[in-house]
Amino acid sequence: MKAWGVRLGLAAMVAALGVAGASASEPGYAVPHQIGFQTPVTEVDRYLVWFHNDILMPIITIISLFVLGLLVYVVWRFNEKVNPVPSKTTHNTMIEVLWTVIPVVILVFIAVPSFRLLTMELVVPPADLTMKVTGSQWHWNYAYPKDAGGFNFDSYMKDEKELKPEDLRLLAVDNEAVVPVNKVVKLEVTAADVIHSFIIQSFGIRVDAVPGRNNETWFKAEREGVYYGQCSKICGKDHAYMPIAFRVVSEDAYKAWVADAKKKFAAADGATQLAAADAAPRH
Ligand SMILES: [Cu+2]
Repeated sequence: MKAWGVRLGLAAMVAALGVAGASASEPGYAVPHQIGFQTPVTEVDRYLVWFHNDILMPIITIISLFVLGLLVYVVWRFNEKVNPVPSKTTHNTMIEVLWTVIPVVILVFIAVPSFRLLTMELVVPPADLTMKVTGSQWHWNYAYPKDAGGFNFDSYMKDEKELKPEDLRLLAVDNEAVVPVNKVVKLEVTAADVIHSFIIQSFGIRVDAVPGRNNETWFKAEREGVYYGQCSKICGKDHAYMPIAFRVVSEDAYKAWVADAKKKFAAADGATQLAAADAAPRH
């Protein structure tokens, strides 16, 4: 019995390691017990994760430990027993200059990569594909331009009963957006009713979808796969049930998909509106 227990324990450990290993190569969503970011698939997200992990976290850790150290020292050194006659000091020019100058230096040091990241995110390179993304209560609509098919479709979360074994609960959708790998995709993001927010963590993008406004963002995915996000602005009762799913495929697979989608969504265009109206109250 005992040997079995040990063997089961080992098997569980190996399985856990296996899962952890798989999650690194299959990064499009958060996995159980994950701490930190999903694996980046764009240059922008790689920079973003580096900025957070290698610049911000060490600074935050050092400052927290330093402040903790000061507190412990003060509690130990200046308590009533050890230090019965307190000092009446109210000013110390040297220390006041230091605690002003040092934080300024730290902030300037952080500002450099921070502005670099902002520039990477906000300066959109020449786009190979421009898509329009519209948030609605409670689904997304993806529109492809004339030269890329000229169709649009709604993307709804799959209900529990529609899920196939490989589908991720609360993330799988009926119609995924499909984009080519290694191409600059520009997204024009807006909303039809209230404010939503479009985010795909592996791409390092997050942009608010505001009615009457066109916000833009971009990504260039370097690996094929399906990458998920969720609406990130509380937009109503089904806010949690309007996931985002982008499938990144090869150029050939993308062309084949466009050819199919053109027929499927053009034929369904009138019907889509009706189906959307029918589907809206289903959650
Ligand atoms: Cu929303």
